[in-house]
Amino acid sequence: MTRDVPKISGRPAAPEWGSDVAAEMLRRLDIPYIAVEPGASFRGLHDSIVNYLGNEGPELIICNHEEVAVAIAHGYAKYSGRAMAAAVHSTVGLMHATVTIFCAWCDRAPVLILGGTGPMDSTARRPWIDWIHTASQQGELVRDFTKWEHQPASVAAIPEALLRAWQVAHVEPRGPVYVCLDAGLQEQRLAAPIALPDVAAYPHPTPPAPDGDAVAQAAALLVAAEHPVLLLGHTGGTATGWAATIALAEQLGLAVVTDRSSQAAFPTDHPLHQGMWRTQTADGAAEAIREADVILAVQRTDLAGALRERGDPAARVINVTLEPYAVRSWSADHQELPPAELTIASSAEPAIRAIAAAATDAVRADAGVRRRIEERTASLGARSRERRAGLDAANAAVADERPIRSTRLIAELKAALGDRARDAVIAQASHTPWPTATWDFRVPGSYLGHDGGAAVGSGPGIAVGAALAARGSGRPVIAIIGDGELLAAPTALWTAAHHGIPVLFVIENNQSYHNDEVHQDRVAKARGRNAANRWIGQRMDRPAIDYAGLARDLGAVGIGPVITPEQLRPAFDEALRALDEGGPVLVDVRVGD
Ligand SMILES: Cc1ncc(C[n+]2csc(CCOP(=O)(O)OP(=O)(O)O)c2C)c(N)n1
Ligand SMILES: [Mg+2]
Repeated sequence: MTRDVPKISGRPAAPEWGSDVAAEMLRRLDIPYIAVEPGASFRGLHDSIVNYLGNEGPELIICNHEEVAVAIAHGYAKYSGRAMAAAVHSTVGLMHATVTIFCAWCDRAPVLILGGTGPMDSTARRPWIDWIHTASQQGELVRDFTKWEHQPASVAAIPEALLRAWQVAHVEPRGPVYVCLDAGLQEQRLAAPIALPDVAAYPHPTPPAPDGDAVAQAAALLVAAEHPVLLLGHTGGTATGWAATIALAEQLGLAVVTDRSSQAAFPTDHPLHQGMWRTQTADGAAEAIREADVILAVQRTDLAGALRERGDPAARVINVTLEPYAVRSWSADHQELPPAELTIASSAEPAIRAIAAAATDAVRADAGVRRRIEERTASLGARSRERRAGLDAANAAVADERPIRSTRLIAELKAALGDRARDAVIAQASHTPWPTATWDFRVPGSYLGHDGGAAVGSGPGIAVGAALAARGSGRPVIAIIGDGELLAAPTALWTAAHHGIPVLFVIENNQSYHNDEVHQDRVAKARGRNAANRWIGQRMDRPAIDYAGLARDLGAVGIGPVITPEQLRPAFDEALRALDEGGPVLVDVRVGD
């Protein structure tokens, strides 16, 4: 499916133009890809990537909407923890990109967004077009939901701007950054060589580590607790952090609650895992939170929301968070201010390790504490087994229902994957009440969380970006998304086809913006009006949309519509065979409400 890219010959040995300097910096920063919807405001940079760099390190990833380009970079960061670049055209491309920049911001994901404007020297502008595509403070448009935005005023200032942007994006709390390159500077011929920095001389700062006294207090509170709960959020998803979190939970017999908005942070099949917030196992999560006398929250973005589950403020809360450093005025994505006895400013992993180390002696010294931990561990294990058995029975009871239930869909997909299910990457499952009892997240990276901004249309790009980052790892990357979500940005499929990116889209096709149908239902009922009209302005069934056909037209493999539960397994078997060919695959599954 991929096009053979011609070898670019006759490349210059050193930067000759302003944009060559920017391209050279992208290479020095080891940025593998730059997702673009092209535009004249960065035609200089585009030329530098192709004819100066030879379209590698970074390689252009062609997109058909800026929303997709930025979402691809967001998905890449979700899987790899590292930024890639996206370039968006002048005022208009940046406007298209705003929604997914906002998503990356809310998700605290590093993304390097490049743009163009001008020429700022108005005498150099082409009539009309360059004027409507020039803004005096272009980055202002996204200033409120980027960590930093900047427009260097000379070619010589470009390297530092890109170095800083790169660093700022990766320093916790992470986020998107925007660097706007004046078209006039990009197209300026260099009069003399520009000194380029050694990137190694600008390391990222070490992650923020916790205060020792606060750690000692936190450990003491947890050791003395009867019902301590570990509430996990955006912990980073690294293998070392994963192991450290398991070690802390086991050491202290903590009830663990994970979060559907965040990437996998703890094995959901671990006996201490009590539930994933806002999924099928949310009941166990809520019960644990209600029962807790001490709560250790780690990078939980919506801690106050979770605490509302209690109805009383009695639990003693230790909040390990960097969120106070991400608070901005324009959007309320900072969430409600959570109450806490201790707020510890730290990256997740150093705090988890420090608290475990600080608790070691107290646990070792006290046989009573050890007994309490053992008993609690046993009873939490029994409780999670019981809850899972109940959920299994509930899922089995509806397994044969028509229209197809999400839980059956997920069970059949897992069965089709067999041994590969464990390492699969669920890149998006935003509208699905994920049945963790059916499909556990057992390894780091097995679930990547939400899009951050809850914006319809971000999912396809995020999934393709995650698949780009995971390409070659052998891990199947899967997105289970709504029909409305796919329709907002279906061209991500073509980008995946063009670049040979294997990704499986399973469309939960209820032929509706169902989430909003439910809202209309509620409002009509609350007002004593006719709720039967809830479908108007919501349903997408006349005419029905052929998603498999749409996928095929965009160069992907399209399968479906799958109507009955029995058709699921053969459809997924076929899809997984096609996925191994190395491109995008879509399975259209008709589901009910
Ligand atoms: C950009 C944007 N526009 C509108 C919405 C409101 N919205 C939330 S969920 C939803 C329905 C999405 O439809 P679909 O993906 O088919 O999922 P379903 O609710 O049918 O399961 C909409 C329109 C949104 N979140 N973001
Ligand atoms: Mg839908």
